[in-house]
This record gives sequence, structure tokens and C-alpha cells, in this order.
Amino acid sequence: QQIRAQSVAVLGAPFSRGQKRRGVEHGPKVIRDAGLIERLSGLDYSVHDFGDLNFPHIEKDEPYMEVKFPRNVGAANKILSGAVSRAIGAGHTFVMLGGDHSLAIGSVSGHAQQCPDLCLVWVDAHADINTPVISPSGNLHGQPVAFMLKELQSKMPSLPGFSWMKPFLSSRDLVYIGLRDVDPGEHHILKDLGIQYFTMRDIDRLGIQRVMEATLDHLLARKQRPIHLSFDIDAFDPSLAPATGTPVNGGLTYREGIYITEEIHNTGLLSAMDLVEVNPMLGANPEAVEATASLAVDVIASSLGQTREGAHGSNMEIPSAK
Ligand code: Z70
Ligand code: MN
Ligand code: MN
Repeated sequence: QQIRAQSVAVLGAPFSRGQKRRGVEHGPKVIRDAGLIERLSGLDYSVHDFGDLNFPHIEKDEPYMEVKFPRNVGAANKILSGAVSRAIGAGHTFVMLGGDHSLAIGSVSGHAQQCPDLCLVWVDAHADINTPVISPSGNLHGQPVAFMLKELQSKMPSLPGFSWMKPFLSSRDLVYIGLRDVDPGEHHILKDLGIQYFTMRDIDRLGIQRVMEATLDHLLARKQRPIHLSFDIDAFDPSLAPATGTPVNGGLTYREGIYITEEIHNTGLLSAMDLVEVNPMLGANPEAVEATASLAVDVIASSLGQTREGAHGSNMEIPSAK
């Protein structure tokens, strides 16, 4: 059955405390300014722009071990989770504009409340699967997947701000694409849990077509179920997406990135997506920021059905010569 709804909900999450660099909270604004809503309205959807969430600022938020701003990150994600759950429950295909990638905790968990059998495609230079105990940086945007996985439950300390959530995802229901900067503890977890992942080296070896075939086969061969796409803009090569906090050389080409999203759309199963880590304060100049934001719009539009081959309505005819 087609999971794709006829309507898309867009929600901004202006939040940056999952990492150290200011500016990523302005991601929703620059992605909208790059024409997101107009582009989605040009596809087959009614677009509901729910604006930006308001997150509380929790003044006293001491680190827990090395982990920075746990109460702020936990509270923001609790709010986001509720909003996502309501939007999916109302029948929308959901688009979250970040903000940093710690927001995936709320986005995916809210989605999972409505769709417990969802699967997750994580497109990123990074695995974002550090536990609070092994995180080398203490930044929560490097840890969201660890909060989701049932298999890591016993390794997770109870962080202040996170008592509202329980892990909900099995490691076999997750595939990574684009990895090229993985911490040693993360690599151990990926291997230990047998998580399916495709690094940039794998894309070099197999080509993006076989990577997507294997990804969708891994997640959907047994049964069709809703897809959550969590797309970190730093998956792209820094030449294409310079305005982001942690650029890593050797990333996705434009064509590889768009092929990923076209294939996700073609499943008919995309139910929610995140577009995160666009930071307009980190571009070298306004053109660099605009290029990154415009790329983000292309990723979202392509995930929702914009094609490179073009499209036409079923009632179209070739006009006769006069
Ligand atoms: C590193 C950490 C990260 C995004 C950087 C980096 C994580 N593994 N994620 N940028 N989006 O701090 O845990
Ligand atoms: Mn990330
Ligand atoms: Mn990343």
C-alpha cells in the first residue's frame, strides 16, 4: 500500500545545543529562504508549514559526565517528538528542518510512536552512535542513534532530560550511507551489533545504485514498512555543502545524493525525514550559504518526488497543429 500521504508537514527546529558551534539554529530560516515551500507546492502535495518550534532555554544545565546541555537537548527533543507524532498521526508526510542532528532523537521517536515498525536510513559522514560514556566530544549530535537502539539500552546512563524516552529501534532496522568519519567506539558498536552500513569507500566500490539496492533490500525485503530518512547535509562533499559544522572531505557527489533520495521516494514508503546541520554562520561567504541551503531544498524535494526525468499529468495531450 502507498504510505505516502497527499500532504506534507514542514516543521522548523531551531536548535543548536547538541554541538558547540552557534548558527545551526538558523538552518530552518535559510532552507525556507532558498524556496523550500514553493518547491514542494509545485509537486503533488498540499504543503502545511507549521513554522518553527519554540524551545525553552534551561539556564542551569551542567554537563553530565562529559555530555553537554543534556537538559536542553532532552527538553527540545521531547517537544519535537510530540509535534512529529501529532503530524504523522494527522496523516502528513513529515519534514523536519534542523537544527543539529541531536534532534533526530525527537523526530524519529515521535515518528515511531505512530509507526512502531518504521525503518531508518541515516545519510551522514558520521555514525552519530556514540554513547554518552564513549563520546570523545560530549556533543549530543554525535549520539542520537545510541538513544534509539534497544540493543544499547544497558550501555546508556540515565541522562537528565531524557526520562521521557525509551529506545524503540532494532539495529537491523537501520542502514547508514556516506560514512567517512567514525570514532573507534562507534566502529566497535557498528561491528558488534552487525549494523548495515555503506561508507564512502563502499560507494566507490559498488556504485550508488548497488548501495541503494542493498539498503532497500535489507530494510524492506521481509516486509514493506514506513521509512524515516535522516539526512545530515555533511554527507555531501564540502565543496557542495560548505556551510556545516563538521565538513569531511570525500563526500557524496550531487548525483549520488539525489540518486539516494530518488530511490527512497520510489519506494512509496517515505513517511518522515530530517534535514539537519545546515549552519549559515559557517559559510565563507553568502554564496556558500546559499549553495548549501539550495542543496538542502533539492534533497527534500527529490525525497518527495521531484524527478530528474521530469513528469506530466495523466490528462496531458500533444496539442494539435493549427
Ligand atoms: C563525532 C562526535 C558529528 C555531526 C559531527 C562527530 C559527530 N563523532 N555529527 N557532525 N553531524 O562528536 O561524536
Ligand atoms: Mn549527523
Ligand atoms: Mn555528520
